[in-house]
Amino acid sequence: MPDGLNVDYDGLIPNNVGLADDARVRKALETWHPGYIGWWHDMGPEGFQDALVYLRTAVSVDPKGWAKFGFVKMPDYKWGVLLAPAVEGRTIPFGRHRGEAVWQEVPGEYRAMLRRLLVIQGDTEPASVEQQRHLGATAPSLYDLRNLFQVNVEEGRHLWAMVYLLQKYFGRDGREEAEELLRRRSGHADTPRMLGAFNEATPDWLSFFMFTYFTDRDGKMQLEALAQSGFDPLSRTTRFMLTEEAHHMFVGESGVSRIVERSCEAMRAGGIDNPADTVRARALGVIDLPTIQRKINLHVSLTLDLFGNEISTNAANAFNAGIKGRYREDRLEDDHQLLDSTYPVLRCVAGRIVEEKVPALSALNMRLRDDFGADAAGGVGRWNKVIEKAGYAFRLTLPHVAFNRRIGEFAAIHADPAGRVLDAGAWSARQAEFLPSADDNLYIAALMKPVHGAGQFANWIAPPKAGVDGKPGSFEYVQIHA
Ligand code: BYC
Repeated sequence: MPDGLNVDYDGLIPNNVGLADDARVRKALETWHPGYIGWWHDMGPEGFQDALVYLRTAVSVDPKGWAKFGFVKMPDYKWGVLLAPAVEGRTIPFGRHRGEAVWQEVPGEYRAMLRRLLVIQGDTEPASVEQQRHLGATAPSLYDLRNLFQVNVEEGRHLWAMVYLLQKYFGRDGREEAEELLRRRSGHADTPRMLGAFNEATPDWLSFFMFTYFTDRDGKMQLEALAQSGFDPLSRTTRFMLTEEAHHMFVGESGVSRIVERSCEAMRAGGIDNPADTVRARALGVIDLPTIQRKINLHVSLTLDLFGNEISTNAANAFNAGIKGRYREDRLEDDHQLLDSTYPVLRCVAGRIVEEKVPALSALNMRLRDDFGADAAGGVGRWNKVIEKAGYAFRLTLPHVAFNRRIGEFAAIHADPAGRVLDAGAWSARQAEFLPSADDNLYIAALMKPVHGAGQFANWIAPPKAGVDGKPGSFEYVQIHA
């Protein structure tokens, strides 16, 4: 029997939510299950479905030891429903209900708002699997191939997490939404995924690492905000999702770092003094630093769009309602209601970028976006350390928030990555300086050749510092012809 920490593995769906005693929800999830498996076969990783992959599976929600590693065929992965342990006596941490006992059921007046947030969150999870489905064909090593599949199966589990909440708390509407989550497709002209960045292609491994570093970090920020929720099942679900999410960002950060390391190492060995010498770096078969910067510019700008509009009544309403808080709300020291406070926001006024103080409640999306920027800067600093150690003066940077935006204030203007406003002519003339060009993409695509020998790595990426689960460098993480 589940004890809240350990997971019940007896039924079709591993869980610590007592599904064995909840016939209605169990039936709804079991009815949804074949459609999910069908989706995984159609839209999950292409090829490799019969390969044995060294994956971690959540077997407990005890922070001291929640996962076990072992070889699994991906379609047999145990996608379960796992909630972090309940916190006894928890009260709503913010908004107009602050201090009241948390809700175990959906409050009627906030039903539509909650459902929308769950659906948006749920939609991103299968979308990312769809975006990454072709990458297996070009993995630079078995280690990286395994990491890709780990990320994919866990995003699949995160879809289960949202579908459980929809089916348990939203009745027929929830079941319909759960079906729709399997119907939409990333990048599809008629039935696209809900948010922009999740309809973009992830054509190569540098894009994958950028996506897992930056876009998964939006996931982290949004999940942190939802983990504060007064709707306790959402808080507990997202808290456990965050445990898994950390690895996804590690894959991104270490992936980019290994590319930077290899590029610097090859340039040094090749006698290249100018780290921006794209032609000579490419002659060595590595990715030049200016191209890495352009990829950063692209992925950061796409990710910033995910935070929504600068001024948002949706965000203010969700906060007032006690449904979606701020990043680490429980560690902030203020009234947690934001009745009289203001927050500085960059806005676009008459084509210029200006800072304005606005009511803090209306600026919650921006506050989360600023927290994201601070969090994302850490890894960029560590990438720069690798470049510095190689003796090069080149530095990677995060682009300005006004750069290349499609949502919010800056969608109306053009700005360069330093935040200088450009007219349309200057923008189109200089776009290839800022964003990956067709040439950049062709060059990267040409590097993407699979490396399937145990312990071997493509020339453009350094091996990792350590193996997964303490395994040695020669470990065969994916047994392709099992
Ligand atoms: N694209 O008041 P606003 C992850 C819409 S990633 C399209 O600013 P709000 C993951 C908006 O819906 C995290 N439409 O909106 C990462 C609204 O429409 P309605 C996913 C957009 O609600 C990697 C209208 O514009 N989770 O987990 O304050 C791999 C007005 O906008 C967009 C969440 O996002 C856009 N980018 O902010 C796997 C958490 N932006 O309702 C997974 C849940 C805005 O007026 N979502 N619009 O018709 C939210 O908290 C919010 O809905 C948003 C938008 C932050 C997305």
